[in-house]
Amino acid sequence: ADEQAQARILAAREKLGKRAVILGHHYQREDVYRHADLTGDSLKLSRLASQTDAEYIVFCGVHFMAEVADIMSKPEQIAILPDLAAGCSMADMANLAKVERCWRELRGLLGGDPDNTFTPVTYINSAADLKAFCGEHGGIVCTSSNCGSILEWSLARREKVLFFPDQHLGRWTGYNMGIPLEDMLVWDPDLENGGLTAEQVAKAKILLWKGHCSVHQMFQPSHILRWRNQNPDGIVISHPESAFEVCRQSDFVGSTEYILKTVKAAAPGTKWLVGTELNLVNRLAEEVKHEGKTVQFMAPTVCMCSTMQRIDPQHLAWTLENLVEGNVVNRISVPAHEAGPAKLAMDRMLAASP
Ligand code: CIZ
Ligand code: SF4
Repeated sequence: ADEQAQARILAAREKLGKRAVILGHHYQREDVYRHADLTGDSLKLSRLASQTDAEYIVFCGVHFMAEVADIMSKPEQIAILPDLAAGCSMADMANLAKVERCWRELRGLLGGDPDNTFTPVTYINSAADLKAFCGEHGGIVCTSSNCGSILEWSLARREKVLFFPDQHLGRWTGYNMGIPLEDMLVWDPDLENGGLTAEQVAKAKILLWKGHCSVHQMFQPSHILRWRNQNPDGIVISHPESAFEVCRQSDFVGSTEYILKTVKAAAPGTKWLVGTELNLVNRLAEEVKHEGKTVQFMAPTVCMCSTMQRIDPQHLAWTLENLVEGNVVNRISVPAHEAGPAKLAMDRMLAASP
């Protein structure tokens, strides 16, 4: 069935020609990734897609990425997600109702408008309406590549930051800016007032939304320790969605683009332990093995992003065949009232990124 799907994809692509561009995120499975015209992280892919003249942007990734592609592409371009069930469990940990409630509670805790005190910052791994919220409240979007610059920008504008949905990326970035850990407090959206007192909020520099990535959460300091014992000359590199202690015990921490660049540029014969999604790690290992570099996955058990995995050859084939027939299936279309302010927050990010 798999070979059949591969052949169907190739046949449909042949018919579509340049009318469709296929984007493949780094975390995509190999049997899908191999069909991608463009590969990269979520932001790079959206930028590249908008530079093409393709009518259809078929995003092999997760829901928020296809939304970003829709927001950043030309009005006539159509963004498509081959399986609508490909979400991101981290993105789902914050939603508009919860963030609006947080803003109201902050108003009470501060005794004034949070817009005067807090810059809301959303990680790109979030729904379009949260990006729109940031656009409307003087806030901004960040990615794992530019989070430091974005937090600098945010704290230059207002005294404090509300960062969602990933507490780990926010904490690691703040820590590297010299913000004491005790000035970064977790906001738990399931508790009244986030579980914080007015005094705590007054003292805090960054409020970190209680969200995380279930894939990167699996990595543990003990994995690094054990590997270092066996590989004393090995080098450890992790994604900043990993827990604080994992980042602290890594030699390098950065986005998927950064991890790929760093390991590819490293000296021949080096040994790497990598803390990010398994599909990326396996692909990287293949790519650098001829230079005698070894690349190992951090966790002892297999852990992939299960929602990324949902984009399979069958769904991709089905999507493309429908396009050949003139049917647009699984279109991701962000309503104009959200797309406008979301784009504003995205554009602020692009302007503030190095
Ligand atoms: O922005 C992306 O593509 C994600 C999810 C991670 C990264 O570090 O690139
Ligand atoms: Fe979301 Fe984590 Fe999957 Fe990335 S790896 S898409 S953050 S669940």
